[in-house]
Amino acid sequence: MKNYSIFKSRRLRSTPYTSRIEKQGVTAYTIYNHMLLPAAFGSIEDSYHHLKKDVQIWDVAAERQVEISGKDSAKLVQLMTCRDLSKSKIGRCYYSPIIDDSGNLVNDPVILKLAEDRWWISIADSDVIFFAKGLATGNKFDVKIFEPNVAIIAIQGPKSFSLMEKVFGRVITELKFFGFDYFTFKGVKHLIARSGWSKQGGFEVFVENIESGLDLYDHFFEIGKEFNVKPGCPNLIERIESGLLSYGSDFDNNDNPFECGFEKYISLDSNIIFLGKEKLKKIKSDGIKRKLMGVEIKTDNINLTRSINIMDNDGNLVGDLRSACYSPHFKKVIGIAMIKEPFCKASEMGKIEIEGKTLAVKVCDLPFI
Ligand code: THG
Repeated sequence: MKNYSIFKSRRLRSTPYTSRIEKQGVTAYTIYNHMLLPAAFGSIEDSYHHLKKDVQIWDVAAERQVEISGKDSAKLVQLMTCRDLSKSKIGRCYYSPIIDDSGNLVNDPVILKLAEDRWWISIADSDVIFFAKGLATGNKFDVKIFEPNVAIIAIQGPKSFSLMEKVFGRVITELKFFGFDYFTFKGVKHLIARSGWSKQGGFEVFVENIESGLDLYDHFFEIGKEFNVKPGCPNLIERIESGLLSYGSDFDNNDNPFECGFEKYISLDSNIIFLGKEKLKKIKSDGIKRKLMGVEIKTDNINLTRSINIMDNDGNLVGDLRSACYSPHFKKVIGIAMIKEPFCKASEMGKIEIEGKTLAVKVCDLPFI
């Protein structure tokens, strides 16, 4: 497959770390929230093995924050998500699907509660800020909504705990999963969460003081040699194996949260008010007609650049394949697909046509085990 370079411009925003990752050998970018997001440092499979063994530093500044503050901020944030935030606590992160008035997904951010009247919505790749501003205007909410200058550095991998302890001291290892707090680096406080888009363990530093953040970025590499620290980025193979879904790839605004397996983040029985609640109640009582499932594909490697229809032998549409990779762990090509009834169960068979070849596809459960 021929690859093409990206023509950089103001519209495809660079991050504070771009010049650093380019010196360190970034080889591919994707665009996420109109910003450069590194997609490879050489071989994705080599990076995958390194991520599962050591520790990586990721420029994930493209995970932008939408800050919502003010008297009605809690009301607005709750209006946007089907997850019940009525008992949410300051200092915690909440993975929260954002839903529109037809019950479909708008985004799947991590929401940070900074104060009773101040929130960060740490967004996936869609323009949540305009959605929030539209709702605030329409409802005459007393809120302030803007994109703060926050540029996240993720520290991911099993040795992230040792590396972070070396920089911030023992206290940082006591941070609970999806908790956040403030920790000091050379006199500057940084908000750090135990989170990140891998299942190898790790942290995210929500850098607001960019000068100190750049110093911290360099510091990780200066003192991290004993942990074999390397630059990295969200890894396609690791995230598919781990079942971490990607808005825009695995699901989008044509899909609802039941179809995407988000049941545990949907609250229909409490008295919270959110957009699309009645629609979700109806979808639940009618039952869904398709669902995101895992698939195994009979081939040695795959390179998906768009979704591909999965058909059965009688020419019926089984579903569409949305992400796929060769998995070194399962030693086969695996993928994530939206599968229609009545094919929505493990061991149903289908086939895809890709690059002139016909490949057998077997449906399996998510997460892969
Ligand atoms: N970190 C931050 N912002 C983000 C992401 C991130 N914004 C974009 C994107 N990633 C949002 N999507 C996800 C998807 C999954 C998770 C986090 C963000 C995740 N899920 C855990 C899981 O599935 O096990 C835990 C979810 C839970 O609370 O139960 O971590 O990575 N800042």
